[in-house]
Amino acid sequence: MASAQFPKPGDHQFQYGTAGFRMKADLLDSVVFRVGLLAALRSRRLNGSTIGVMITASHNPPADNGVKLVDPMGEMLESSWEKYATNLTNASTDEELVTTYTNLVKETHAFDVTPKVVFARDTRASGSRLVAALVAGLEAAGAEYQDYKLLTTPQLHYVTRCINTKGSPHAYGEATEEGYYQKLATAFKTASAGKKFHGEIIVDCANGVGGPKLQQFLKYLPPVAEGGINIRVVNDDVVQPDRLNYNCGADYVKTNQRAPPSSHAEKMQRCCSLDGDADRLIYYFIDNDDTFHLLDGDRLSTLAALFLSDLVKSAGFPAEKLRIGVVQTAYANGASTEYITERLKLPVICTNTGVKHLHHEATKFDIGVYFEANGHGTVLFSDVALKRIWKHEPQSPAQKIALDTLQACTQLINQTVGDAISDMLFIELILAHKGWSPKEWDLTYKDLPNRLGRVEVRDRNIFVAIDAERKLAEPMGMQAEIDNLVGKHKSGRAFVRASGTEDAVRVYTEAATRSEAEELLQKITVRVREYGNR
Ligand code: G16
Repeated sequence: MASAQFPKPGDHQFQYGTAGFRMKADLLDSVVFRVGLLAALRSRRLNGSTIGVMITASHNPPADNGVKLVDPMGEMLESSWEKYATNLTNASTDEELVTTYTNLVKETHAFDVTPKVVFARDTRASGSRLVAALVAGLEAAGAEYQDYKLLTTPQLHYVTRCINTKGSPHAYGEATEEGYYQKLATAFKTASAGKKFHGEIIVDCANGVGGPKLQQFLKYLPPVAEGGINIRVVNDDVVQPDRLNYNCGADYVKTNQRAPPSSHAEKMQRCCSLDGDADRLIYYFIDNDDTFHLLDGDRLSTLAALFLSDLVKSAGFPAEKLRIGVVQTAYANGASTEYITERLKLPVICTNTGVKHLHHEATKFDIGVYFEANGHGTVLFSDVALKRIWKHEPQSPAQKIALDTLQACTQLINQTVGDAISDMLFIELILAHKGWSPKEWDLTYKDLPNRLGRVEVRDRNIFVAIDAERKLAEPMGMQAEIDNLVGKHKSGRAFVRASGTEDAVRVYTEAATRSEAEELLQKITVRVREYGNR
């Protein structure tokens, strides 16, 4: 039996978390084999639609890896299937696995068709070994498959959607890496025609797969000498696996609120960081007084919402024809939420952490802007919105210019999932249109000082969050203690939640001053340790 080659390690309990399965790579072989079985089953359930599988652990350290499934339109696996993934991966013997799988075939009403799966991986050393386990699972399930080798996570999402929409009125593009570059580059050139890019942007690629892919993409853009965008790629070493996400990348910058030590950026230099699989993006700069300024996912969100609202108006759409909304999580800075509701006058929805939750809510708007504060997000245009945008008759040359840009944005933005390369081009485009440096962007509102902590405890699962993860239901009594601590600080806000990608508990604090946010973080951290190690 094929599964005998990939036995489940001991009594380890697996769980499909915030972004699929993620853990130390040497625990993952049986999981990935079984994800192969599940991907085939999901394809059969959807009558032979192509399912994507991405092998990556994104922002996690090099020794970790992970695997997640991508549904046909490039979205994350439908959440009702996560329990099947969890059940399959926890079957303790080969016999139990066969029984679980056979029951799932019945329970999911899978069709008797040949399953189709595409997959890719990031640059981690364990990736190719795990691909072998995946292929064994796919072959055991009789699937047809295509190996896209090294891709960023959003590229795999893009390819999956392209394959499933090919020949339909919703055709998304050419299902190749080159097709992805062509599509984005064409849209970027159209949307930035006649605009000037100010200076160079330094892009830190976290020494992950985004480095070589961005280098490749640059070949599709106009040369700097002809007015093209000037992108300097740094931290693109994928030869030494240990350098992945080490002292660099979007997670490092966001969590530590400082530039990577390797970034020797000049003062006022525009910089950004991708994460290990290029689905997150964070901007930053150091001002003339050596103060570090972070432009995180909330800033991407507010800038995108501001720009799109203006474009929609300038193109001549009445507000009710294209309703724009923003989706955030509890990590969103309070000042950003206030800016969106009070200044931009747009609705805001708060969801649980995990792009799958934000994505779902964003589909409820004509134009749904969603970003997690950690830089993970995108903009979604509903089918109705796309029809309106492409059929609209501009009434003046100014409306036509705005409409052309809006149409190009629908092509530039990767609507399947957050995509750091696509998001970066979108932000660069907005800055060029507005003639802004990051300083003007930073001045749109003032962030409340905040801190993000990570606490390792004996069992993180005792921390059960509710109310879009803004409150703890368990352990009993802890929320009252947090409320009490928060109440002692002006503009105080804090929450605690178990991470779904790391074996740790996250603590977020916000207050009127940095020292108060820090003090709150320290006090809550002590309480988390105490409850978590009881
Ligand atoms: C993943 C998810 C994100 C989430 C992040 C942290 O990001 O895709 O939606 O915000 O993990 O999640 P948690 O706090 O539960 O660990 P990535 O970039 O690592 O795939």
